[in-house]
Amino acid sequence: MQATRRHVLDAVADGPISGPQLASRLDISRAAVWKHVEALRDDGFDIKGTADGYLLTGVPEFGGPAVEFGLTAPFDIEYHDNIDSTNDRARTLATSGASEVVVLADHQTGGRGRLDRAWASPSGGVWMSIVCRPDIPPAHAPITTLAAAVATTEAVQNRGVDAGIKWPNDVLAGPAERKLAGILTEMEGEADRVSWIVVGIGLNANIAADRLPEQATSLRLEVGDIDRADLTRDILERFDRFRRTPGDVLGRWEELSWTLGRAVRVSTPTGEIEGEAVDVEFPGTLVIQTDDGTVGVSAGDCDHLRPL
Ligand code: BT5
Repeated sequence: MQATRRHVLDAVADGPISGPQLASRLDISRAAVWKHVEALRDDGFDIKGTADGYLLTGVPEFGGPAVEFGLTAPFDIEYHDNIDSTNDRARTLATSGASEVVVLADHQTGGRGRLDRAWASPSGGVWMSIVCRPDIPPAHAPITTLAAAVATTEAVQNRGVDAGIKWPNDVLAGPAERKLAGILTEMEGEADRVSWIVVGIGLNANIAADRLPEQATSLRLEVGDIDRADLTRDILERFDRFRRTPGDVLGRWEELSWTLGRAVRVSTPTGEIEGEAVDVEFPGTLVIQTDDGTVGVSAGDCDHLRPL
């Protein structure tokens, strides 16, 4: 949201404030104040004209302005009711130089998982892709994905969900350990430096069971419908904090992990590894104790076998 419009919104949220007061506070004309108020109304904000001035009485349920209102992390939100894939759009923005932008959608028609698997993205979810340019070598990029998994897990736990992380970055929920969220990170870089990273987070929010694959769950199923704008802000603010303090990510990931200490089978491009998941090491390598010794795995699909 444009800076002046954001100031107008903040002021009417603390209102009532009259048009002339707003104009002088923001050093703009009264006509410009009126234009910003009208534009905010078009975005779904309920702004009443009372005898004492403008007053915010309602905010839109979801969308770009709804998320940006009160967001303390430095992201612009590009919202779509419908899009093929937020990651595809974010990649296009990233290759044309954008940064600190989040592409957010209510519904995706071509949502993607890892290895080009399909990702069900009906209306009611939180489907978003964060474009950023961290000053790190490409080999360290997995820590950014872990940060997103930690941020997402904390945010849903905060809303009463029994949630944990399955390595590398699935958020599971409930006693049946169903998949609530998945993360798809894509990047471009040179040998020593990342050029851009797109962190795609797909979170099943206010979605009924019959719109999701069998092994999936949603916030609606776990705790009931939630305020998606508030949740999106919460995830972005947590992600923003963790990317600034990457040293905190692994420890928090370990605390939230449902993989460590479990018997696992990990399918990697070079074969299957079975054993006990004993540790996770920077930037996200899973350490597995097998019958033949310890193995570190940096990528793959993990199945939790019986609890140890
Ligand atoms: C992932 O892949 O878990 C990453 C998913 C990332 C989706 C987000 S949404 C916003 C952004 N834009 C995109 O286009 N993508 C990202 P993976 O670990 O490969 O898991 C994929 C598997 O999860 C599928 O093969 C299904 O078995 C299952 N699945 C599909 N849709 C699901 C859903 N909505 N909830 C839970 N599981 C699902």
